[in-house]
Amino acid sequence: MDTAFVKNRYHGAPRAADFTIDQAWETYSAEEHDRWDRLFRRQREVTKGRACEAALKAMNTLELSPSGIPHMGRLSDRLEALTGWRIVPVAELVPDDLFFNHLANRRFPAGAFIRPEAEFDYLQEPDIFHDIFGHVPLLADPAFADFMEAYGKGGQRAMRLGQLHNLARLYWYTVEFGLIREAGGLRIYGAGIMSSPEETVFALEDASPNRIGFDVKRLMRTKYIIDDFQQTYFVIDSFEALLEACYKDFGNVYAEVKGEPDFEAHDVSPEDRVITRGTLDYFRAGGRKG
Ligand code: HBI
Ligand code: FE
Repeated sequence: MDTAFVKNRYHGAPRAADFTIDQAWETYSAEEHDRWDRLFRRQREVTKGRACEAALKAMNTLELSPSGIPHMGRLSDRLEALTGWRIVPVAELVPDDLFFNHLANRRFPAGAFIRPEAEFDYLQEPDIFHDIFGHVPLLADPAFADFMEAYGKGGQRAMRLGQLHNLARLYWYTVEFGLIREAGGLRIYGAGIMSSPEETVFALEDASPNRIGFDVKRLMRTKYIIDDFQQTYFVIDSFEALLEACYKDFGNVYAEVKGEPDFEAHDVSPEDRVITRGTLDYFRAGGRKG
């Protein structure tokens, strides 16, 4: 049997043309609610002193808590009042064109399923904990909310230009695995880090990865890995700076990176603003598989 089907009871649920489904919140079992609570309590502890201020603040304003799996419609009512974003339930990854259209209209597609116990610590596809604990809090920040809409519009253009891979890299190294510099030091904001206990510590405190100042063109040229910790993390100074860099440049930056060579995930280049040059020990030791 297709493991995805086993893993995800929403597979095959009736879906609209935009890939959205009914969250059917009343169908979550006590065990699934309890798993959310355990994931939430653990990650709330790990992110203390490590998550960016905007994410920690939004946990309270959005009333996210270990009191069972959130009802996306009710959570969206609170989020929409702040930045106009809503969360729409999906069963699985959404085709790129539909995904970008959702973002361009301030709708964030969130997986309705919760990871199986066997993948409590690590899973590759976005489940409801990754999407709501990892992504949703920052949608309450006005500058980041604007950036995500701009990203959706940029994605639609990138597809027309055949340069989607450049934009996917930008998303990966910001929305999924970005770090931000705050008064107290480096903090995490990327959802892939925010929802992972091990990577929350690794991204900020391990000597292995590089940490390099954000540059749109550099990110668009940098390959990434999807099944292990990142080899390089990019650091922004603020969400306003991220929005400014992207909103202004989205149009012509594709032309400037087109045809320029890619960087490997572990590369450091002479033009980089190097914050920490990693030892790369974790990767030389074979990473997660090592
Ligand atoms: N669909 N549900 C969902 N969640 C994602 O994060 C997602 C997606 N489809 C496409 C996608 N991400 C990325 O490939 C684009 O950002 C390029
Ligand atoms: Fe994600």
